[in-house]
Amino acid sequence: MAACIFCKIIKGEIPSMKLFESERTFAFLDIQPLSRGHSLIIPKHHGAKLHDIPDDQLHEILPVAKKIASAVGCEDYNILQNNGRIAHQVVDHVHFHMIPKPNEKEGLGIGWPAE
Ligand code: D5M
Repeated sequence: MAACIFCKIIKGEIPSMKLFESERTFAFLDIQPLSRGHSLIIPKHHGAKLHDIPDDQLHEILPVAKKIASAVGCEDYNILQNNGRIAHQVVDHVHFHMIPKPNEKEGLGIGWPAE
């Protein structure tokens, strides 16, 4: 969809900190992170709400979230999808947040830029 900010990110028309890309899936760092490593995993198929996305476009979302969490070195995190305005969805392209919960002892592990 031409005006969608996440579609523009997928096309490279708006810069992002890309973490993963495949035929159906794209992942990048959230611009307003709630913690270090806060990432967004999105289907490339445009749809505002979860029921607008065909099931086969969603198969990679959780595997990619797991991959990113492993790369960041965090075991504790929240996966969140705000679906609709009342549920606090702001960007109208389905997206799943992966929000690391840093372990106070070990931080986010190696492989992630220091603050
Ligand atoms: O969350 C929408 C999320 O999208 C919010 O955490 C900010 C993030 N966002 C918005 N624009 C950008 C760009 N350009 N890059 C990266 N992240 C972005 P919601 O679940 O809709 O409330």
